[in-house]
Amino acid sequence: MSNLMAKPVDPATLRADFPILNRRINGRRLVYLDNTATAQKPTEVIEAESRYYRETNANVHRGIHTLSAEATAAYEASRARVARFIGANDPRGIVFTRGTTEGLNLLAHSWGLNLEPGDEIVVTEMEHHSNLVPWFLAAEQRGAVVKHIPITDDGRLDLSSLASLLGPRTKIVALTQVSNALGTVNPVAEIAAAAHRVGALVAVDAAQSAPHLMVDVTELGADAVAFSAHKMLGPTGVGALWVRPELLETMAPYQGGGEMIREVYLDRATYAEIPARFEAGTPNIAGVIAYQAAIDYLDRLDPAALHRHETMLMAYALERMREMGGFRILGPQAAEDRVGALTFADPEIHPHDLSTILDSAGVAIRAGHHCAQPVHRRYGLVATARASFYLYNDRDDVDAFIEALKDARRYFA
Ligand code: 7TS
Repeated sequence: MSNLMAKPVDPATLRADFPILNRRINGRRLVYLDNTATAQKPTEVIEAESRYYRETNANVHRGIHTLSAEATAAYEASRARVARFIGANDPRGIVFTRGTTEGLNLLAHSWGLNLEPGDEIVVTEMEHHSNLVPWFLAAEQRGAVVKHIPITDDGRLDLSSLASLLGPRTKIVALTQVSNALGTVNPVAEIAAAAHRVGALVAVDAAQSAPHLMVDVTELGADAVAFSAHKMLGPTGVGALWVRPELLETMAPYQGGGEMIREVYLDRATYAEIPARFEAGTPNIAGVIAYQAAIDYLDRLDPAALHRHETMLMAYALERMREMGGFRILGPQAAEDRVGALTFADPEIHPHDLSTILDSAGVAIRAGHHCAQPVHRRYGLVATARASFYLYNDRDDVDAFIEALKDARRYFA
């Protein structure tokens, strides 16, 4: 999405927009490298959320009074903004959710009602649990079968298996665009084209791509795309599920309750049009409205400069870790082939110990299986450490991370 007002990414100026980066942790400057788990919020987003509560708070889609009309207008403006951000021309395809997890559950549950015994769902070996377990649940309920595209030693999808995996019984291919554990960027459009040739739908987990890449649902060839606001500078508890409107229209409600109905009798109900049919109850209104501020912020940046900046950080971190030697780095080995996450294992130090020592130096990384146990099993590991970068990180952050890794090795030597 080109933006005439785009400004180059200069972390020195960007950092000032994120108040939390002024915090000191254990007496040290905060070095926040857990962006794959959640991103920090710029002042504009924090202000948008609190401004809503100070000035506009009212429930949406129901009141005639001024506040309710204003809240509804802002909430619906956010829907249009999210649609535009992902290149969807019809905002009716956007369902607000609690996040990627809820979006994928909604899809698997509601669209999954179409599955018949013996139908096949294809996932990949690098999915986050939230793009696996909802499909297992749907498969168990409908007697369907879940198959997977395996991954190679260097953390890419092994597409040599694709032709044999896809067939007349394949009903949906559900895959992540960017792996939260490997940093791999998957060739979604190519896989989507193959899936469509056998008549299958394509669902994309964009939790890790929406923050970093310009996701365009048309370019991806996706039928459904799920993502979370909190990973892209927005508030927690908000996400979006985009479904091609013609497909969404055929889907049964996910949850029943207020606002998703047309008429209710004592023994039955008829349902609202999309997307209201999928938004039962009072939504996270403040969060949805603040999400728009996050997208506005992201959209002001030059995407090419953002990408260069993040690739520079990844390349620098990889280079300095290789200088230290001995780390096992998961996923594609070239910085250009990965986005966001740098997942690694030290042969001697448990990731939890590593994370604890780094925290004492003010450096926040994640340790564990990152909700991707199959990936870890594939590489014979139970847990790894993961540093992940975003737009406000800089080379000083990488230096602090490397120094803390050296401290950890000295400590355990
Ligand atoms: N899909 C992917 C690829 C993810 O990385 C995550 C969250 C989710 C789905 C779920 O998103 P949510 O907003 O509904 O929770 N990933 C991580 C992570 O890597 N560490 O903490 C959360």
